Amino acid sequence: LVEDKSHEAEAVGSTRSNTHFEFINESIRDFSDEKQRQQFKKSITSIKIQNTKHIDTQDLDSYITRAKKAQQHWQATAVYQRSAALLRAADNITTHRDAIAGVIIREAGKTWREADAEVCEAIDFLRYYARCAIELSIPEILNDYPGEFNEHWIEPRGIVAVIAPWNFPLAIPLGMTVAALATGNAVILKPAEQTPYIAKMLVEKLHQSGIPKDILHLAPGLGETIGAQLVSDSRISTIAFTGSRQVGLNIIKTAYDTKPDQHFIKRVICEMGGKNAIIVDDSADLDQAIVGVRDSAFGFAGQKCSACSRCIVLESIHDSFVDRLVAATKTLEVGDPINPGTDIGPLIDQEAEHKAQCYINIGHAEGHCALAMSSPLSAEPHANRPFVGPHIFTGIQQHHSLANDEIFAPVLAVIKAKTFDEAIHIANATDYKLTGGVYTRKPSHLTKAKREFNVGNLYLNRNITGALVARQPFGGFGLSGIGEKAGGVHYLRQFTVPRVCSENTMRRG
Ligand code: TXE
Repeated sequence: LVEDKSHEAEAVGSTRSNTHFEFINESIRDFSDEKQRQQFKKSITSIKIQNTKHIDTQDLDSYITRAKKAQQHWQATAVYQRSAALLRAADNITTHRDAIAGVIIREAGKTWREADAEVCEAIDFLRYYARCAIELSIPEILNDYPGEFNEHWIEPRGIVAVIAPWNFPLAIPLGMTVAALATGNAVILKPAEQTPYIAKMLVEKLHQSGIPKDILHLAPGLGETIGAQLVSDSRISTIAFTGSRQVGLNIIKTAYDTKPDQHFIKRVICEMGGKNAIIVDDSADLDQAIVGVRDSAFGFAGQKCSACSRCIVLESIHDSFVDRLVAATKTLEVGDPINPGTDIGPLIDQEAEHKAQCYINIGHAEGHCALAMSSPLSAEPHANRPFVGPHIFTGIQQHHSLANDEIFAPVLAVIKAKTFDEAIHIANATDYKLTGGVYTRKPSHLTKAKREFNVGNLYLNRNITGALVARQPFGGFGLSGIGEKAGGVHYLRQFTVPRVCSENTMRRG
């Protein structure tokens, strides 16, 4: 199945060397060098996003049938060969890094730096999961009990449905897909309707690197038809979903409604939204805090599940903090992401703009609008996508919609707290438990935050990020999701079944 033998030695070697995992993430470019900018601009200007045809229900049925047939062979393929294919894909994507970043810019409207960072994250997922798969494949032998030989190992679950969002159109589908492939599963990948082309490129790179065509199928189509059929098919053993809370909860309900012809219970891994708070207290380094809040709230126009959408500020510094935050936000450039100087590109589509405008109107009613940056009239519509500039609302209280609903746009609610204890209480007052941040210089506040600020990923005096593969695995709980954190070694275990064999060695001939 896997002809190309290159990288096999590297794959096996990666487990022997306990070298620190070198992250591509460290090499994200800031494009300050003029030559780099020109070279990058040239490579992305020529990119055209081709239309990706939706499949129909018969296509999907045939993909699942073929995946089922091929999966046993893939499972029987030596794990170092599977890992070597992933390492080849990492090299392939590294070679075409600019072109792939260019597609993300054009198809999802990300800025240069965000697109480049996402490609780096994708490469890290490939290399790290290739290594984890080999480590996980080593059976654990417990035979220090006289007369017993106990062996623990894992096997793949079968066929995995990967249902992906548009906001990390490469890294998130790739992370879910590669974790499933590395552990011997077959995958049907259903990309978001808004970003099918980058998913097509991703599948092509994996096929070129040795992943058999029948082991990985791309299933572009509508969520409510192709997505729903995929979730309910009784041959699908596992569903890895990233997207909205509402869709995620529906998928869980459907998946656990076990059908008569289904011979196992499905597993669902969900990564959903967030309503993430950053607390700033009166001891904080305000220079750092203001940049941290601004970049987390307005990066990629707030379209990240990890984005800060609530900033909880102690009342003693509230007014000066807001003034400085407004001033710092005004320096951001809203515009066409094709241009290197753009800090904030468009929203993903008209529906997202309508939702954002509704909440901006609500913000005017619930609080005071401290900043309403207009969208750039000059920028020609980016792939006819709408622009919404950063908005900051103060006077927002815990019971307001702006303090509870996920907006997924550049709309920040600033909430005043009398004490740090009250700030923690407000931060915890949502069902979302994804990311949170604290800027403080007080050791007692750092300790209290670690113990009481209930989120999956907590950032103390550092910028909120998504997954930093292997270093900061990423994922939430509560109604932000269920399952292990992406980018961590335990994530792959979810795509396997654990086996144990215990032998009475006294009976050996
Ligand atoms: O999500 P959707 P979108 C969240 C965030 C945001 C919301 C919108 O809350 O507000 O999702 O993003 C498929 N059966 N995050 O529109 O609509 C759909 O085709 C099966 C957070 O992407 O949930 C797409 O492929 N599948 C998240 C995928 O589900 C269905 C990142 C996601 O679509 C389906 C992105 C159905 N009935 C969005 N309906 C994060 N944590 O990073 C839709 N789909």
